[in-house]
Amino acid sequence: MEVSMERESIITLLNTIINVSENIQNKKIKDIAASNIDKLFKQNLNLVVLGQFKRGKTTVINSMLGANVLPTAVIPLTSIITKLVYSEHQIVTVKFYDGKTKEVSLEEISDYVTERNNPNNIKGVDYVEIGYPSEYLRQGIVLVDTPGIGSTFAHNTAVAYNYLPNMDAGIFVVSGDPPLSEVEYNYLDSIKLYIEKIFFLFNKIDIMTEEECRESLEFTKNLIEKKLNVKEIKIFPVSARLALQAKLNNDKMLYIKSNFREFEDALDTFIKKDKYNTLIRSINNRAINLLKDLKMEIEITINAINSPIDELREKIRLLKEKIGIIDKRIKEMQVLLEDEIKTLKTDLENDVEQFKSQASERLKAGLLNLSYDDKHKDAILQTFTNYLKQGINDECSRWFKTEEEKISQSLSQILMNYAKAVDEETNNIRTLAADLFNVRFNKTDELTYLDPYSRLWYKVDDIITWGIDNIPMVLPNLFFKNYIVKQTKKRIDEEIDRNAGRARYDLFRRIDNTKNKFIEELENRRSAVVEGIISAVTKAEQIKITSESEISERLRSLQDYMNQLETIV
Ligand SMILES: Nc1nc2c(ncn2[C@@H]2O[C@H](COP(=O)(O)OP(=O)(O)O)[C@@H](O)[C@H]2O)c(=O)[nH]1
Ligand SMILES: [Mg+2]
Repeated sequence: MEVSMERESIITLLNTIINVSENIQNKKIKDIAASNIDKLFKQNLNLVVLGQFKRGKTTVINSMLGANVLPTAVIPLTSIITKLVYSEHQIVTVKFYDGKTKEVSLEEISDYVTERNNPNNIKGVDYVEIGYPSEYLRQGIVLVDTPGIGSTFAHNTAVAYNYLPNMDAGIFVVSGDPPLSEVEYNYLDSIKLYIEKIFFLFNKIDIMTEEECRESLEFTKNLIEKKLNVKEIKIFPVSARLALQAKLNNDKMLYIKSNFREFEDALDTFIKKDKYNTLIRSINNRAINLLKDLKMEIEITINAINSPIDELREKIRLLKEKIGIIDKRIKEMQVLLEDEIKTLKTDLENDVEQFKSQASERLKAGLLNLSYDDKHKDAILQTFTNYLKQGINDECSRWFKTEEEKISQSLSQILMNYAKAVDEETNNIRTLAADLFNVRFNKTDELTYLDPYSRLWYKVDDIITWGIDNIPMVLPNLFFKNYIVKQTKKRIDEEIDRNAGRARYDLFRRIDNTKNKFIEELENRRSAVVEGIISAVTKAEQIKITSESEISERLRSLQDYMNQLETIV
């Protein structure tokens, strides 16, 4: 596959850079190259498979991999997910909340993920990770098998909110037999915000006649469109079972019959456009720039060794002086950056306050439109509780998503501008050194790019509230109703306040983390160039006062490194 090819060649390039930079003792470049390899390996594309149990989620994963990796028909009623990642050999690891891990066999998985063997997750399992030698996973894709959607609201929400923010693409599996359930229908609420990256699969078409399939698909599609409030959704009718069989037996006709191609192609296109590719491109660009810097450093050393000592010393003096001036300018830019971050935080603060008052107002106004059977206290209570839960959930998640997007965009704008300015100054240093030592240097701009994986993510684990407590059920109906209204209003304020406060705290923290990491990365990039150049010339100065034979030995090995670098691209 295209992506994985590119990944391989970038890794080869970075490994050569690591070798040569180690030889010429440029630790900074070596570290940057190593950390980029690390990035390539660590940062994955999360493909999350969602849906009610028995719809065929696990089968879909196996079909995508073209192998019977995961045991199907295991019903993990606990909320434990299974992640499939690339590994040279098959290895199954159970990861526990306390950080411990345990290697198990594939057959033992059910000891950890099923309600029967691990009731209420008493074993404290965080998730199960399966390493598997598949080409598909090798390109950095992680397939996440989620447990079947449970039957309680709390469970749904937990599953939805814990995984959805980390998802790069989602595959929602439904089928016609039995038709879309109420649980699935309600679950659609949770994925509403992510609809642009969710693929809908209508599975098990092999057990229906064409007629049944058309009807059932139409029915399901209409329901989904209604719930998501969209005109037209794309839903792929497939048979995961046939697709798997087809792949296992290399049966082209059967694969066509499974109807899996259209889905896999669409997914592939989506992935290729994804930020993951942008990451690959930016790492590629970084690697090429590191390569240029290394070459320049070697050439400078060679030229420096070949120039008269007095001239060399004068050039070194000049170089250090100019670098000093540029360093100062960068410090000034950093002060400006901190100012902009402060402004961003003030904006966020204002948005939080505005959200709090508007959301509270909206939710309280909505209380007037509630209809319920006002003779039964239980029914009244239930109606208000549901309204509160749903309302808080909707308001908060909608706002978080927009706000996060907004903050994230402003932050990347600010950081990009800063990066551009710093990179320009770094280029000035390169050009200066190239001129002084008569070396060719053609610059390529850095494809600076804000790591999407350090992007602001929200964590909303207990956004929902647990209703209205301590209700005096003995009150006469009218008083009871007034009491409930008053209590609900109070709870609305409390819950909005609590959730907004958490979001604010979280976003602040992540703004700082992202900023600090970004500055550090830029600083490393810059100092790799500066230190490389300085050490190139000072080493040349030292070599010049040794013997002829040492000088020519040194020149020979430098030429050798140069050749190594020249052959890779
Ligand atoms: N006929 C048919 N059965 C399927 C298909 N996909 C899955 N199944 C069966 O449905 C059952 C549940 O599948 P599984 O993948 O474990 O579902 P999960 O609980 O959603 O992960 C298993 O017995 C599968 O063999 C399909 O495309 N056609
Ligand atoms: Mg399953």
